Amino acid sequence: MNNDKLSSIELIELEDKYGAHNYHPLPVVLDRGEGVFVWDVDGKRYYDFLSSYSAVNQGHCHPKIIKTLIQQAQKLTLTSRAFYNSQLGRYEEFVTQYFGYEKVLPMNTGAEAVETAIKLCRKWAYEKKGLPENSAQIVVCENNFHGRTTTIISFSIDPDANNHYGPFTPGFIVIPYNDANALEKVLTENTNIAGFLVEPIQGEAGAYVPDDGYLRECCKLCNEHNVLFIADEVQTGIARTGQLLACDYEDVHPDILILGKALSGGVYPVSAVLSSGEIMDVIQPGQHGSTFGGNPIAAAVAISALEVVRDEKLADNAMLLGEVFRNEIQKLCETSKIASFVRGKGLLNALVINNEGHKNLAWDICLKLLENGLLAKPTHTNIIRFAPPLVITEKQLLECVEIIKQTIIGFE
Ligand code: IF1
Repeated sequence: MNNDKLSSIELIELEDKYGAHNYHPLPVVLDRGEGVFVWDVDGKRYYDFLSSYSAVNQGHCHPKIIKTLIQQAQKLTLTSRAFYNSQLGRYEEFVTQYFGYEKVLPMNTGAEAVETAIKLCRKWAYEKKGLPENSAQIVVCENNFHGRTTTIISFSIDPDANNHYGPFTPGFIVIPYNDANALEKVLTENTNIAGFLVEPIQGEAGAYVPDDGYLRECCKLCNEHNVLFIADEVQTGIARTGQLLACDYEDVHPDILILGKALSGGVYPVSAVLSSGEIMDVIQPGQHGSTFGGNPIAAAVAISALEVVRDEKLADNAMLLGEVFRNEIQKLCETSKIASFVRGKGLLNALVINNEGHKNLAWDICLKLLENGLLAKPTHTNIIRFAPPLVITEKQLLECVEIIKQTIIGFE
């Protein structure tokens, strides 16, 4: 079948007819991407303000990353971990030094890396901390999003995420987010806590930024109670929030760091779990793994993707343009009845919409933004996420601010 001959309506119908209905996409069929832009099948150009949920921080089809992908794909794609490969060791040295860790365990998706971190944490708790078998508890936060596997949704509080997927994995304690006292209480009242798993900024909750000092306080409490501080930076990491890691804002060095998405620039599924050697060494041969994890393409692509972040100073750009974006949108909010307020850090931002009397307003605004050449997606019915690729220029950003302003004004 030749894709080029199908209209966007036909392509949407194909997905509708043959695909599972586990998504509700905006009605646009994308065909090509370059930097901050994507084009639909009719050749219409859009600014991408989702960045594939912060996976394409380096911009779509970054030439350096694509070159590496093609070169490695022509040479060697997959060996499994039954043998060594010529890329993995290089990558492991590079990524550990880049983030300041001793060891890395390579996986593919974010959810797999979170699962890996949970297994690592539990094993550490039994073998190093000395918890009784099967007693280990991991503390997590309300409104968390860490992925879609059965164990991860076991501690989600979103009914969409876990309804009718039980029975669930036990061993998790849910506390409020942005509440260090709640963490202190749970750590004091329980003796069998192995770890605390947290997003430095809650993505799915709509770029919900905790108070200054929260992460530092949580990390300190974990240290005092010999509990592993585990940061899920799958979405916040790799320059998105204006620092290499969102934890860098508070000089927090997690015991276990989880990365994914932009680790490959959105070119290939690459995720990673980083820790000290002392923690990582509890996993021995045969005790964890993945067919594709650490494959030569993933390893080569990830090095290039991280080099782009460093060489193009994407964290600095995200920091600077994030300020510009929130200032401009805040001005809009001051005069608007439907744009309530903007929040976020770096280029991970969300606009909260006043949708009283018009429940689908955020969705309708996104449809209009689409028409006006900008792609963004609502979350929780009244929040619109704005997260462009970090290679965006100030001129482009201001053009986008204008599109957003005009679109919102059209609904007043
Ligand atoms: C979907 C949200 C974003 C994540 C954090 C782990 C993962 C994710 C902090 C799992 C994934 C995604 C997946 C995507 C929607 C999306 C999302 F709205 F659901 F929360 F980005 F904002 N930790 N986030 O954000 O990574 O296994 O998907 O590679 O459609 O489920 P994954």
